[in-house]
Amino acid sequence: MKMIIAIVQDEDSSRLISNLMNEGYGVTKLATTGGFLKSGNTTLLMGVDDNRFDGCMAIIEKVCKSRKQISSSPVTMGGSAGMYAPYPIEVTVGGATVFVMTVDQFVKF
Ligand code: 2BA
Repeated sequence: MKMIIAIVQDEDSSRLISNLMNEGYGVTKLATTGGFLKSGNTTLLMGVDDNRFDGCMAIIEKVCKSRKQISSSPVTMGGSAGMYAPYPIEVTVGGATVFVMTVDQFVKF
């Protein structure tokens, strides 16, 4: 069994969960925040049997789109004077950031 941890954009999360549930995958949704953009994203936890792993990854890849986002990033001006001026930066977010771990034990009480 594998534990898939997928960080996805909020815009994709409902459709992704629906697709996964329709195919019989178990999903836990966490409301999370990206460290760089400091905006909301969604983290999904999925415990998946090895023989269903590829199917789950295929759904994630199909549903999650990459998008460009403009973010304001602070830049320091005046050194130790501590003045800040925001400037726009464009970043490409997603489709999905996926971590896969082998599960040693899976128990339901
Ligand atoms: P954020 O940390 O808010 O990052 C959003 C996007 O900003 C990233 O998209 C990337 O394109 C860009 N970015 C992140 N750090 C950057 C930096 N130091 N300099 C320039 N651009 C940077 P993704 O790579 O698709 O990541 C989407 C979200 O996935 C991230 O949101 C974060 O919540 C998570 N994530 C990505 N890599 C991770 C990792 N190695 N460990 C844990 N979470 C990760």
